[in-house]
Amino acid sequence: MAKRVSTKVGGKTDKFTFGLWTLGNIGRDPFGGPVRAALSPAHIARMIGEAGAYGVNFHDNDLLPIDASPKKKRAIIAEFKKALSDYNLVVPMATTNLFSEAVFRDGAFTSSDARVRAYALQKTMQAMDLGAQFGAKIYVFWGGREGAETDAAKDPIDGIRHFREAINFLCQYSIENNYGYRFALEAKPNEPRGHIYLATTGNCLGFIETLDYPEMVGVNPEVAHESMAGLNFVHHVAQALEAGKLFHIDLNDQESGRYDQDYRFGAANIKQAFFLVKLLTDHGYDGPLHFDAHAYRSEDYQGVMDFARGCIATYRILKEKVARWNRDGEIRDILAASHIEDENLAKLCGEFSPASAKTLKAMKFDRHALAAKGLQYERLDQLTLEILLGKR
Ligand code: GCO
Ligand code: MN
Ligand code: MN
Repeated sequence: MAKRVSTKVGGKTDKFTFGLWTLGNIGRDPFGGPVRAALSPAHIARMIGEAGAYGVNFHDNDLLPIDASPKKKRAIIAEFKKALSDYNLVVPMATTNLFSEAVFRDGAFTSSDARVRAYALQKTMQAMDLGAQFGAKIYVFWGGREGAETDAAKDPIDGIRHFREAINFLCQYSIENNYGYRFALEAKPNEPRGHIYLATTGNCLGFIETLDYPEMVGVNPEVAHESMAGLNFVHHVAQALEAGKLFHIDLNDQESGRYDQDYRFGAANIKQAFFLVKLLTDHGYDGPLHFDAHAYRSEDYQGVMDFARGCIATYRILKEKVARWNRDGEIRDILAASHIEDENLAKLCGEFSPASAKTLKAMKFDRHALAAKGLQYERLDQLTLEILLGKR
């Protein structure tokens, strides 16, 4: 491995995290094999610590190979724990690999085969035990294989029903064991399946309300996933935040209409990244900021460290830009001019009563006068760009 650069990137005020599978990504793609040698979990954790992160997350099999002997497992865990304590790293989130093994080729919780569904539950309970051993309190469910290429294969209503049964079962398992997990559902429209169920964060939010323990379950939106579908990621995160359901977030970047790129945070759409950081900052999100991304396939491990430091640095720079934007006098004036409130109208429209409806219906509105003045959003957007470009 190339020599590591040892300068830490600042303190640990923001909860920046990486997965073992992110810095440890060996650069395989559908057309080519690995370009980097596989590293041990302890080694990857040390790199994550060197990058200045707060924590490290894992799938069960990132840490423990699926067929490892109990003795081997104990050795890996001991070595990994040592690396965590050397770098003062925590494990805020854990998850299950329900996608790599061939047994999950047609779904895990939503497989049409009851035996596969049962195995997926068993594997997840074991992975929850493992995460709890490291103090994880957030448990992510990314249903990468839960979906279909052809709807001839199964009724999508069964898919939803089976997914619900699994989450209900596992909520109860967490409660029975006093694990204190909060579950975070991660939506994705496609890849690796042609179509994945619960394709967007909005789908997940609707689904959560149908569960037995809706208060235990929130979402883990990922920049790349809504972007793949050409949607506005910031708006999806906003809906989750407003509903009190943003339990975790996966930061990376993605060009719309492309394969699942998982780029370094901010690499593709810096303006969207800015508005995302603004949303999270303005609304006081204080959960983990998890970079679910990997380095370009062109990189060796030196480049992987550049990638990791880049993710953190970009987030921090954007946070400074947010503070600058929020205190900019001209920006504030433009916003004040378009945000017009009125006490009487607030009373009238805030809560329905037959009297307020009657008053409202009798009011005269001059729609032409209301539309007469331009809103200066051209100037506002340009000012935003000038802040981002360092000219303001
Ligand atoms: C992807 C997903 C995954 C999940 C991870 C944790 O597109 O591959 O984002 O990286 O986030 O499996 O659940
Ligand atoms: Mn992803
Ligand atoms: Mn993800």
